[in-house]
Amino acid sequence: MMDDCNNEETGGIGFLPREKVESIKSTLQQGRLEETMSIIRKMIEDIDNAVLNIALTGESGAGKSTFINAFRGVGHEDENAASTGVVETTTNVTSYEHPEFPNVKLWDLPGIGTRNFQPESYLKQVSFSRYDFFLIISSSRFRVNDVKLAQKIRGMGKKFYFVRTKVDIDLYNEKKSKPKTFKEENVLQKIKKNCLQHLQDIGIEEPQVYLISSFELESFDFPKLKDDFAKELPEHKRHVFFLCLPNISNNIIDQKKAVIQQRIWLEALKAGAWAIVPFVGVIKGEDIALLEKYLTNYQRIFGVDDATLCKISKTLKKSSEEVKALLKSPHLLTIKKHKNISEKFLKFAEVFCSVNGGLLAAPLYFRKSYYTQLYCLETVANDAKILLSKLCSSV
Ligand SMILES: Nc1nc2c(ncn2[C@@H]2O[C@H](COP(=O)(O)OP(=O)(O)O)[C@@H](O)[C@H]2O)c(=O)[nH]1
Ligand SMILES: [Mg+2]
Repeated sequence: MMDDCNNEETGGIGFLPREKVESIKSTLQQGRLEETMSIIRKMIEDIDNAVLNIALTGESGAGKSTFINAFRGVGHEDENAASTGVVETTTNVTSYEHPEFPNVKLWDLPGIGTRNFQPESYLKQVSFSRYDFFLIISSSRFRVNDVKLAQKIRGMGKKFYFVRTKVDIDLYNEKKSKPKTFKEENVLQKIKKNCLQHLQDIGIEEPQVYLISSFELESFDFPKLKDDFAKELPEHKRHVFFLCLPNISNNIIDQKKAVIQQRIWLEALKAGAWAIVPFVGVIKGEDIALLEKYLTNYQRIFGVDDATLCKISKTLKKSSEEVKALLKSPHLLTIKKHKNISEKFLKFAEVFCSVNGGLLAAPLYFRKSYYTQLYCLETVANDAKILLSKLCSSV
């Protein structure tokens, strides 16, 4: 578990600052509990208060609003969708909160115009300092003004990413026009080469371009883009960043699970809920009430909540009951005898301990609340993967 701060599931991206984890370890081993507690409290506070502001800029029609909706997992026809369309619908800076994590906002910035562009006054106008990073979006070639803007952003110590959207359309068109010689890989390579060349020609050294389709975020370069975002973010912001990603791949589900595991671990340490004996005890009524709260929260984060299941069941042309029958988490706490649940948790705790070894390389075990939360998390994350595979095989 300690090595989770550079966990395989997060693609080697840790979200707990390594030096902080080291100080928890050493203060704990030396019995300086007060100190341990204050480090942990501060870490949890930083994670919970983390704010993330992502700015998108690019000409009208490039696909900013569509990306904002896809990223937030909001349907284009939903109430709080960013309005999309071929007509310029965005004239001012508009912010869109993530539906589950209001601390995460995506900002739709106005296009930068074509003539007399002054990046400095533009960035001032859009209050550049509030953004963690900028996405410069284009559905064709990046323009000179995009480059001027990027250089200014870099000069101000902020990060930018060039994102080329709508590659699904390029692929479709190429396939239609050259059915015999069409090769997806070649088409993508050609687009990327073209963008890179163009950016170099207008003054960007070693440019990087991400090809995406907002209708298929799980494909093309989005997986790399989100990992690169995460690496650049300060550690305490990574937690909420992973949590707010749409549940579109097993990799993202694993990343979410890993960051929540680390959060549970911190909470368990904070609560002083460790013991020197392995998991014992029977799950009681009051435990169940608490677990329900955690379970519901995880279900929302992983899209296994009732409202999402209802939507998914329509897509799968099944009833909600049929969909729930495929899953475990909706039935997890409804098993009549709590004894059964206790047995399940106990088994899980044993396996978990044997796989992860003693935490902090010391024989430190946590009380049951720790394992039961992890068990709920594991169950919901597995359900999310089942739903994803059903959805993938239905298209
Ligand atoms: N096929 C495809 N269409 C897209 C993509 N992104 C945007 N669009 C379409 O392009 C049009 C303009 O997108 P919009 O998000 O409104 O652009 P904005 O003006 O930059 O906000 C809309 O009709 C979108 O449906 C994409 O990745 N693939
Ligand atoms: Mg728009």
